[in-house]
Amino acid sequence: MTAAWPISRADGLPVVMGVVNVTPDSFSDGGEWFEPTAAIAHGLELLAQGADILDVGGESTRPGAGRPSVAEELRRVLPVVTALGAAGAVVSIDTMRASVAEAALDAGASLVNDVSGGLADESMVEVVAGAQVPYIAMHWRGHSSDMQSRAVYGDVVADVRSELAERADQLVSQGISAERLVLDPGFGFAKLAVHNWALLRHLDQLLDLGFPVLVGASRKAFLGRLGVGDGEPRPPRDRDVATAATSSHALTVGAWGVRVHHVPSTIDAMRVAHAIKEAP
Ligand code: PMM
Repeated sequence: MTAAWPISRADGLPVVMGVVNVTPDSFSDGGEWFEPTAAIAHGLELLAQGADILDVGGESTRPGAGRPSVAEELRRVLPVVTALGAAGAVVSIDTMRASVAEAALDAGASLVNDVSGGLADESMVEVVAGAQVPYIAMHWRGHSSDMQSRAVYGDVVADVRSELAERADQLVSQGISAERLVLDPGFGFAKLAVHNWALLRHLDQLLDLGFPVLVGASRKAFLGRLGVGDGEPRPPRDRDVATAATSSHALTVGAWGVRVHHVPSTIDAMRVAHAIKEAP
């Protein structure tokens, strides 16, 4: 399916991408939507709550995670992509694998969300360029199994900015349309809490690159550690208010979209930020 591009909302809020993880082990909602029927019902619920895009993924990228086989990833995502696409949803496929992206596009997805920005699978660019679909390229320094060892920066904002700019240049030179490219700083991917906060604070410097920016901070660990001192972080499901605050910030600085697990709280918070921004 080809989605109208750029996607935007009639109410002026950033695009809301609802997360549909068809995985047994995602940090944020591990296992909850692992059965296709549950994942489909969840996607439809996110849609009814106001999501503009449903982001279907079959590989957990939490720190330390191992990878499913290609066959297993396809088995997880294809029925869900097919059903949600048939229901009229704009579906993005969250994968690092070109073969999974290609099969999902055939099954009804209309965007590719690649947390590796094309670095994990050299065939990805060809698939996306050939299909002429929007592509979300995230800042990435390597697979989740050992990515936190790569959370080493001189100046995290300058480093992520230049690595993303270089990635965008390469993707475009390899045939990805600059008009359909979205960049994402990759919160929590080879990033410590201090790096995530700096990237949120200076999102404007990523927006300066001239591409739409997606913010995917939803339920991530750095939000759960706020206010608990040395105590246990709040569990992922108790991080939606904190996530909504990041969505509100994303709107204020002019991000294109937010990728979230709990859609109503994010829309509510962004409506407040929007009303403030529009006030005379
Ligand atoms: N984070 C996760 C998965 N996919 N995609 C993009 N573009 N940006 C992200 O920050 C991102 C992503 C990991 O979170 P999850 O386990 O809640 O899906």
